[in-house]
Amino acid sequence: MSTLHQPDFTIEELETFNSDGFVRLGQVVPDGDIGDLCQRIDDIMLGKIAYEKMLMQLCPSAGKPALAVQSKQFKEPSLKYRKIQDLEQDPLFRSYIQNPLFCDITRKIIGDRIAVFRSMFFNKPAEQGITIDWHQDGAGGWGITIPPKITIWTALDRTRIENGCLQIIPGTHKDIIPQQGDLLSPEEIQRYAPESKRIYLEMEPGEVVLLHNWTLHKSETNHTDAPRRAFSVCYIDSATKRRSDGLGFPQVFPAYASVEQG
Ligand SMILES: O=C(O)CCC(=O)C(=O)O
Repeated sequence: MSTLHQPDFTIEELETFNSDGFVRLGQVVPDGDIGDLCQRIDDIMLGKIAYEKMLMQLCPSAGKPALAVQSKQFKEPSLKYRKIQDLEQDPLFRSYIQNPLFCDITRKIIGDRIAVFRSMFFNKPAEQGITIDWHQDGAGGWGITIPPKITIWTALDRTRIENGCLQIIPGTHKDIIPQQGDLLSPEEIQRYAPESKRIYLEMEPGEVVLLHNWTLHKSETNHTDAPRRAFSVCYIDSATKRRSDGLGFPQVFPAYASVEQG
């Protein structure tokens, strides 16, 4: 096991976040805790643990288009899910989301009262997955009242170029690039994400990267015989509301409160 990050987010790390739009934080919890999260997400995918309102989507590459739609419904027992959201409902994932280091990071960048816009499992099943093209998370506004700033992305498995590791372009977090939505056009990709500027974030299981939401990122498909699983959490100011209905988001700091409670 590598040395774990201390619960404090340092001034140097904050400066790196501000200048580069990302910080590699290393490992935050012991290997065993990551193993427990992997087991838990597999149990959720297989339906051994069930939640009523979790957004789920089978990977389009699994070849079952009817189940590859995002909806708050279990699809079928399968390890070929692409996305499972609303994981703050699960006590094990919630405890990880509420890690003291993440509390310190969000306090220093956003403030004391923090919610999650989404807490999301991202999977590229073995020999499968889809390409997620260059984008800025929330550049198109996401229909919320305060622009999101922070995503904390944890590799649950070893990530390498061949299994679709995260790719980023440092320093692209200062402005919104796409004319519309989150995705870049082919011309914008040529201009802002040339190969020479790309960093391939190859990571070990349990390794964490802090991303500014607008840092350009993408990932390719998985060409190995093992899944590439990751957990991505977007932390927001808990005063943030959805423009469509004025509802808030599940609060995680200083204490958990679901939308219903809160
Ligand atoms: O996990 C991935 O491959 C992509 C993650 C991503 O796009 C995100 O966290 O917004």
